[in-house]
Amino acid sequence: QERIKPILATIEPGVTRDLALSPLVGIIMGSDSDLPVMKIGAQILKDFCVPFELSIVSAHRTPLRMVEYAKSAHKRGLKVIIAGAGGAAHLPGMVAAMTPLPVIGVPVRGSSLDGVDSLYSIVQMPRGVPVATVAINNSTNAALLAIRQLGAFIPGFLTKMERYMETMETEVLKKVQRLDS
Ligand code: RP5
Repeated sequence: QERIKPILATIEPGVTRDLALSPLVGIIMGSDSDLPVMKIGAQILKDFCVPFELSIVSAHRTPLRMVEYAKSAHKRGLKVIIAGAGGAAHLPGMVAAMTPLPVIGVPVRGSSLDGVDSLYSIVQMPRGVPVATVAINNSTNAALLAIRQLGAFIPGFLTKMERYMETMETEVLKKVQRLDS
């Protein structure tokens, strides 16, 4: 990631300049204890110049705040919500039940069950209420998926994604070359 970052910064930096004041992605998490995991995805959004907001919204401790957040999200201009939670991780599913926006769930690894509890809580949604679930603690993929979704209507993000993928491939091929030589 460290090597990919400066490359992205040089690509079409103006693409989202006009949108800078209006977040397109909302990152929410159940607790500040989720922040070390979720801030990695936030950094990816920064690297791609995606305007985003980040906050704590707990399904269990602040249920009314969760309702308000989910119901108002699309009216405030958000296009995608990334929701991270651990343990009885109800936040992504409950938010998906109250917003027409795509919701990406990040299962956060807790202390007791290694994140499998969070994964199952998030991935086993009933038909009709989708949550796109990424791997345990993988907020990187949540951010990359959100950027791909934005790319459907902001082509500049697709261009950036193509460069990101090319850079990733080049890095691996360099390693192959080093191993083979
Ligand atoms: C969940 O409970 C949060 O998403 C967090 O992963 C977990 C534990 O929260 P804390 O007790 O650390 O605040 O709601």
